[in-house]
Amino acid sequence: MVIKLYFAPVLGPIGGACVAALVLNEKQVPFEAVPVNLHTYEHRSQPHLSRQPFGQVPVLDDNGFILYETRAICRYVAEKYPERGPRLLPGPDLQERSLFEQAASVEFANFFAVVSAIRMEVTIKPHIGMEVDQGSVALLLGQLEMLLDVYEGILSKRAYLLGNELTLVDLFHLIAISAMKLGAIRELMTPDNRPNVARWWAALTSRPAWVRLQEEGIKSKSSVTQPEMQ
Ligand SMILES: N[C@@H](CCC(=O)N[C@@H](CS)C(=O)NCC(=O)O)C(=O)O
Repeated sequence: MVIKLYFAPVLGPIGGACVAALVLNEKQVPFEAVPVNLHTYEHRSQPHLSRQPFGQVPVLDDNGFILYETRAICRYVAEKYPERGPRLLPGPDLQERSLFEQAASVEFANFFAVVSAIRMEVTIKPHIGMEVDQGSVALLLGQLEMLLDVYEGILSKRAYLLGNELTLVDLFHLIAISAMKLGAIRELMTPDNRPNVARWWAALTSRPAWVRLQEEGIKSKSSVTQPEMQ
């Protein structure tokens, strides 16, 4: 049975589900895209809660093996299909794997946390009628600048965060795509102020599979297509 990927089409091609679909596409793994309607609270219905007890998407169903959390799904797919597409994982030795874990923790605990908090302040709070805390915004943007300065140093020596090959750690940054479209964040990663971060981000967001997902949304893929550009 083909892998199923549960996602929320009503929100458009954003965040986690899109990155899970990206990794399936990059690894040339056929899958069935199963929409979950957030407007009708399908994500809070018993069938979905039995797959994802927190009532969220994405969820992967691999022939009855159920897995949720975007980053866990991506790791599962990359490990299950090492021979397809770009490797996306660290080499086998302990130090390489530990450096991968280190960078993955930075993405989740530092990068994702700060850009999500910025989005909460500048987009979500006004949307729900709450006052924006400008002090918090300034503080968070300062934290992001410090982080991006470290990334700039790393990326001045190599193409991607862990070396000259793309890994899941790079792709995990796309989970925050909604936040990354905010002007206040875009301004911190221009070719003038952080050229290597800008180049890295352009490389990630111009991957053909990502561009397609952003334009067309998440679609079932019944067969393996030609390899993606690496
Ligand atoms: N950490 C989770 C977050 C998933 C998440 O926030 N999903 C959103 C859609 S992008 C969702 O299901 N929202 C519905 C809800 O939380 O009620 C992951 O990466 O899979």
